[in-house]
Amino acid sequence: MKITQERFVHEFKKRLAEKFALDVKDAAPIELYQTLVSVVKSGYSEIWRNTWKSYVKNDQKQVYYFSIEFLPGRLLKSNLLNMGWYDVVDKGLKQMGLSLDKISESEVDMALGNGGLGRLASCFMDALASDGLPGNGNGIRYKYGLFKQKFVDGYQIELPNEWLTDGNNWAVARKSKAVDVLMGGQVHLIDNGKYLEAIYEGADVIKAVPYDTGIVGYRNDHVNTMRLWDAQIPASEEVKYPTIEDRRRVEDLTSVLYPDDSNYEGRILRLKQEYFFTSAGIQSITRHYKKYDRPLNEISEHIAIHINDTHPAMCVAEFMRILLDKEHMDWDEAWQQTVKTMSYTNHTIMAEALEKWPVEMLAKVQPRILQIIQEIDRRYALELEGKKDHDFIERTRIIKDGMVKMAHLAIIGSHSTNGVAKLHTELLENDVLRDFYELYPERFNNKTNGITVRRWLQVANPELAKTIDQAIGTAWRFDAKKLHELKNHVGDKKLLEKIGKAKLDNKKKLAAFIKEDTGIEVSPHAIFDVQIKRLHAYKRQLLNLLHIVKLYLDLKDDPNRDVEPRVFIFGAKAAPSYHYAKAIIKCINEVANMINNDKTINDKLKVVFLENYGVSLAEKIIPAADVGEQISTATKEASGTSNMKLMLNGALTVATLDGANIEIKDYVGEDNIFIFGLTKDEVLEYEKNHHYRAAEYYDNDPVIKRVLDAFVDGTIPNIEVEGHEIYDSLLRVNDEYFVLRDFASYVQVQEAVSEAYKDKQNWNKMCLVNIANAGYFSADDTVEKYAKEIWNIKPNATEMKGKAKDVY
Ligand code: Z57
Repeated sequence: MKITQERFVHEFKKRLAEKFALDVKDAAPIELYQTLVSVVKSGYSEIWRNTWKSYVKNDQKQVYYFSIEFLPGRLLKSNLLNMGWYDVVDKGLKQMGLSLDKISESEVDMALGNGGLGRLASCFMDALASDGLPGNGNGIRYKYGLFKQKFVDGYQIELPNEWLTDGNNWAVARKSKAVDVLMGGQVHLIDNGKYLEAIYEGADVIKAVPYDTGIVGYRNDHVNTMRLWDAQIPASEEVKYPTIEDRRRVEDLTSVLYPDDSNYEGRILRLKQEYFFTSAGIQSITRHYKKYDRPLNEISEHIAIHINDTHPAMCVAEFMRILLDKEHMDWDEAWQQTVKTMSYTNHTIMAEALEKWPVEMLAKVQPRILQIIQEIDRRYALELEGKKDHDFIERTRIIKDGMVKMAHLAIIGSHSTNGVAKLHTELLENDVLRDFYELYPERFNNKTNGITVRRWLQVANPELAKTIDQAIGTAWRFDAKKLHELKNHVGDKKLLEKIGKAKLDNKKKLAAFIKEDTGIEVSPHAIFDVQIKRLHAYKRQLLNLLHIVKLYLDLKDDPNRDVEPRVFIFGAKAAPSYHYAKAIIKCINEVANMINNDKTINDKLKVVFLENYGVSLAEKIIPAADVGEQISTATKEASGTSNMKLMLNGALTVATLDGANIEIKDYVGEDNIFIFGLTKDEVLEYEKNHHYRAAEYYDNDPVIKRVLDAFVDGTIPNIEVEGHEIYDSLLRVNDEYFVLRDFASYVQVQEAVSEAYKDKQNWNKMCLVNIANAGYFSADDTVEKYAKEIWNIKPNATEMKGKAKDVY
């Protein structure tokens, strides 16, 4: 789609007048934003239609990525970039006296996810489209996004996130494509002579209405679809819901995103959500497949269904239900097609995150689905009888002690199970899922996570992007691996200076934001040390905090100590029900207050906890980071993805050998990363032998003693309760995540960071090495591997990747 500045300005003014009867000078930011969205949408709508049509015409195999979370953030700039319109629109707006940056700020983040898992789904959507691959998203259109976080007296307060109040300008409601989802009631199987007929009695009929959002590929005339479902009352059922309360019960189904990350709450409404979007998605896929009269016993050659974590694991049973009950396929054939169609990604080995649902709850949500799962389970056990011992079968079967293990359903019902980093996959194979690995070794594979370099560098950090262009040209914008060519320029002092200058400029911008947002003044010349991720005990924000308290106490002892000034920046939401995580937030905020208001500390040490961390805030923080904290207890973080975003923006990583940190280290080399702490083997050894005594570290290390005492002796004010909770979690409950065990080695590596920062040129060289290797974590490549090795899908024939390289 060709656009010129003149045409854009003309079109923009025309639409502003049509939509709002306004001139540019009279329009409010939100009106300008909505006008711009409508221009942008009209710019890709034809391509969107053509992409869809070409799939049908070429009879292309498509993948459907089922995820209970998507976390796209803002779409405006990213769509402009991918369309190749960014510069033209930027200039056109300037010509009218407007600013793209300001208009973009009017867009509300689409925050239908919690953290890494949801953001990964959105990076994959962007990558699928940019690879020209036929890939669709399938999820839930929550009315309320992830809660808005505020701090009051240092405590986290959650406010509702009503992201739809001004309407969502990107999505298209497709009422004609609605499907009915049946929930509750009873089911009877009746042999009608030809087949077993499933008769549903007293079930609620819920209308699932799809909202489709175009996912624009990068400069390749390719637009995919992310389909999110809304729950409504079907016209035929209206009399069943006479009161507002009754209606709300149905609509509540898609009201709120559960705010727990890597932890599950066994609520029936959540299980209903899982069935709702699973059933709606499977029904719309099979209905579409049947439209073209293709044989159902070949369906797995035409579609692939991906189960993102276990939340959509009922895909397995719902697909079986359609093939059995609606299409009257026999069990064995239906099962064969199901296993060939499904694939599953595991995102965690933490026990508390593994979903187990009581049989009775499933019976209430969808009795037929329970029946099918029971039959899958029965056949699984039968099949293994005589081949595996009793214990093996009991350990691995789907239903055990009245609970349905969703991971087992996903593994048994699919042809592929993958982990999200090398270490994580290794732990799955040798530890957590070793029985299944023994049974189905060919099903297991690794796909290390990736990020979209477009949003996280091209959009978020234009100054660094331009600096890179000047050194190695623009080909990296199409193939991020080409960032590696920067390695040929490690000796280029001019380039290193420019990288330093881009960082400084970004830090100045962030400093201005911090000042405006919190009132805290920070020096852009200090080290910006960043930890941004969900608040979770295993991620060990507490370790970071203990180190900060140590630095503070050192400065109180000797105010003239020669230190490298640092600003510690946190961004993190805690699940509302996660008491311990909230106690840590309170403590970080009180430590921040104490330090920032201490005149004797001045600019040597500052602590900033920014409210309401999310995609858009990440885009402000990451380009300004000097240091990224990736300090989870080894084995606990499946992959991590902020580690990749931060290195891509030239931050140096302080890391344990956990998740993808290991692969980052392997790429950049030990000299360009700060590694500390227990290794996987050491952690596993402690967990096996229970030799760890946290109190010994308190007793024997005076620094640890002094720092921990500060939490309970009044040194840190206003944490009478929380300070004791943290103290007790380490010393009485024996420090589940080995914070004290890793403390000394963490302090040591942080001292090395301060030392390294003194040599700016060498520091910038290390940054360059990190940027140069970050392209290996491009989601484009990750998704390409999924496409080849798991989904067996190919790029669209009309793909134009790389054709329009002239614009940059
Ligand atoms: C979530 O964000 C992740 C795992 C989960 O099981 C749930 Br529930 C939510 C995260 C992992 O903790 C990260 O390590 C990983 O990078 C991310 O998923 C994407 O794979």
